[in-house]
Amino acid sequence: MERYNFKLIEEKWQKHWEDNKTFSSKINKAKKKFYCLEMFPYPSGKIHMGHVRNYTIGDVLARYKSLQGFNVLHPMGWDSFGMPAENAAKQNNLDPKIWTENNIENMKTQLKKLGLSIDWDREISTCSEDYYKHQQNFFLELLEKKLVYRKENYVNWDPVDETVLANEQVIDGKGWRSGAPVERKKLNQWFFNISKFSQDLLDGLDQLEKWPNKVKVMQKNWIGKSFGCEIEFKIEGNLPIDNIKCFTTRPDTLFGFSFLALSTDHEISKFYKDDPEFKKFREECSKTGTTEEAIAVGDKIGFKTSLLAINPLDPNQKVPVYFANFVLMDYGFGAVFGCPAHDQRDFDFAKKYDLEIKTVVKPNDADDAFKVMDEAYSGSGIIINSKFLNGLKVPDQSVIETINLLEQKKIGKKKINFRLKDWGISRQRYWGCPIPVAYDSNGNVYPIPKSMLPIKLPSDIDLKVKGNPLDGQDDWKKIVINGKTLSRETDTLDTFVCSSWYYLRFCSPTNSEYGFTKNEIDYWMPVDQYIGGIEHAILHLLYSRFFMRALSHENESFQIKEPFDGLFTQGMVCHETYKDPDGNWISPEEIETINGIKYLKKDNTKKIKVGPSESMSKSKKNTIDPENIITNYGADAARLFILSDSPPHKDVQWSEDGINSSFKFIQKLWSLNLKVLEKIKNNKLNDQDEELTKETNKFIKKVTENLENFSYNKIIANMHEIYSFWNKQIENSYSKETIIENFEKILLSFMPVIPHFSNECLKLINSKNFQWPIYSDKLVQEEVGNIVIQVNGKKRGLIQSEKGTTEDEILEKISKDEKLSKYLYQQKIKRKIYIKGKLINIIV
Ligand code: ANZ
Repeated sequence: MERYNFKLIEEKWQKHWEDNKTFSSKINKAKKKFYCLEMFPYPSGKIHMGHVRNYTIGDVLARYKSLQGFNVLHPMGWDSFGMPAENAAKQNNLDPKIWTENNIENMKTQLKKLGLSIDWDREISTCSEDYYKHQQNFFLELLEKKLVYRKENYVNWDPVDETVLANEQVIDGKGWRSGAPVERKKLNQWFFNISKFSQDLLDGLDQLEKWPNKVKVMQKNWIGKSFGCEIEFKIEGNLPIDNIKCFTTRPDTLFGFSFLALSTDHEISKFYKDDPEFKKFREECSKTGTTEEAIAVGDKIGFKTSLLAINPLDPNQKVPVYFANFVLMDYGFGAVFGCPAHDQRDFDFAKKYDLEIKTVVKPNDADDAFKVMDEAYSGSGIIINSKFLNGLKVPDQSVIETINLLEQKKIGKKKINFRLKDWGISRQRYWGCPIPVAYDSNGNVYPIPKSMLPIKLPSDIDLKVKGNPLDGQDDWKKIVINGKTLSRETDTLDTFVCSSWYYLRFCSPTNSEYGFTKNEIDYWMPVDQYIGGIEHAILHLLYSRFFMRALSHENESFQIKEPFDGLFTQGMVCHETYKDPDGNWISPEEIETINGIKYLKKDNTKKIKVGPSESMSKSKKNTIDPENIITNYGADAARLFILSDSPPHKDVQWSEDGINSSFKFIQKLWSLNLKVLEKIKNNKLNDQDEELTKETNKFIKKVTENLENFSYNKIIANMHEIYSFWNKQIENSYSKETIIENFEKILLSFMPVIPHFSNECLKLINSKNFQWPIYSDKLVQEEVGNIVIQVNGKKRGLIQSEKGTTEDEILEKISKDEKLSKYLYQQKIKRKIYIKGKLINIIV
């Protein structure tokens, strides 16, 4: 039999789609729109399996929606600024632009081979001037609205590479690349005022009904709203300071107060700036990373000042004031009152400096002699050892009542704090979007007039210099604005800025005047379904939500606050891991399997150790190259397999067997198709029965439901079922019309998953239909199934019966069945156990 030549057929359809601009999208107000978007890729050079999965899931949806009659927007672009380009260019003496553009070309070819229904006319790339020009314009708009500002801020500074490091790039206090001890350095940086929208970003989450709950919880925690109060502590000592403010969520533990701790950047530090001991201490502190996790697990160290803080509820209690490494400057007031018994950091600190640990909360079931011993107690309970606060229930009653009391006495004030910090957007890098401002010799800021945009990156520059390569570009830096000679900003924007609004650009990719066109975003936005990895659950999604609020701020004509109506986060693609006897990672391609045992290819005597399946990564060498898969098995098989193994939100296990059997399944579908074509030729006039139509309708119903619920793996199971059914049933006698009508439905329903195959087969039956098949309710309702008949627990036979059959109806059928009725002849039925529609066990 003629084999399915996937190479020829896939190529043919991909060319057909391209030539006919099949997926080009235009505004059509008569139709309901559907904006389907997958997170756009970084052009690293080659697509990986994660891309294959992400874009296949999106493509299934986009194709389904267009079959349903929606006007679909399904675009693709490139998140093309960022460090890898700069590093690769440095290594290979290349221009990052050329490196990036080559990668884009290559990856675009690969994506096309997957058969994605993408409107390539809308392709965008964030490193192109046509894109970042508008981003610079937005920056200036936000600057006018005072949503962008500049401030001095501490950064992780790598003194060898002369560059700022992100928190993740600081490993054990050292730069990830240079290995040099990281310093804390104050730098002038640009910030987006995201914290202005903390409450609004939090409130907005409630309306995002089509977002996974876990993502909303992650965002909520990141925004981190805390309810508490600020308290003013009177200070005694030899410095001109009267009081210090602290933020606390636990004012009810004030009687457990045993020290007050300040951030090393607290304003009081100015009195110690020349103290050599303090300087040493500060240096020591800068070795702990700046992340909260690093602080939580790190050693707690302090520097004792000459000051004493007075407990506002008990003037007789005076405690020492320290600088401590676990107090953050940019949270609350950069000052904490320490209550070691009920806060673990304070407990660690008190142990180290031998400070009092006074228990003021006991668990509900403990007696009044309860004492905190080995670790802080932060659970609920009852206040003790606290004079007039004694007996209050912790935390609900005790916190509120203490705040009320402090407010009455005018020592404290209710306060809500957010963890969310303003977004630092300055990067000391070349390959990014230039920040459109300039400075005079006194450091005053001058926004660059919008008419001068874009501020282009200089080309042909030496990237091998230390620090930011733009710093040394004196010619480029010089700019004349209104007759004044100024110096350009050399920092570029965090690449997260580029991805915070790209979905707007897809609506109006060619507007050269502005980032988007109003009537176009009015029609297409919000994105109906956004699909991407859970690793972007916090920053990218929060920044995008912020960016929309920032554009909407003081802007009547733009009021889109939530960019993504639906969100779906897909799981990872995993693969077994392999090691050789020396413990080196081995890639799947280096392995040969003989009689089910895996060996290294070159030297078959060396047996490899098979490790657990883990998400594909270059470091563990357990990646599979999608390009090879497409070449060897075809895009449809790859799509089929990546969907089949597990639900899209869970991890999928890639395996050779899996892709092989998907490939074989497509071959089987092809031979079914040939049988169908044969049957159509031998035209029969009448149908033998309604089975073919009934089963096909049931199948369509199931597939439709599974598409709606993102249960894409179940669709593949449905496809296998309908194949088996048809493969048998096609031998029976059906009219040409019945066969075509049903087979067309099946092929249309296959279209989202295996589009090349479907298109080819539809063409062979001369179908020009392009519509999601509708099933008949009547036909799917009267579902017939086999009910297992057991007598005393032993299976005795099957009875065919309809879905809603009752127990009595089954007993009647048994009595009429010659074989089954024998088992009950002259028997007394003691009990019946009936599992509706499935099984009946008759105890005699
Ligand atoms: C006294 C106290 C007693 C606290 C106690 C906790 C437990 P959340 O819930 O995350 O908002 N804090 C305040 N400012 C800080 C800063 N700049 N750096 C580090 N820690 C700071 O945390 C609020 C609590 O974190 C505050 O409540 C304060 O410690 C600490 F039994 O005050 B608490």
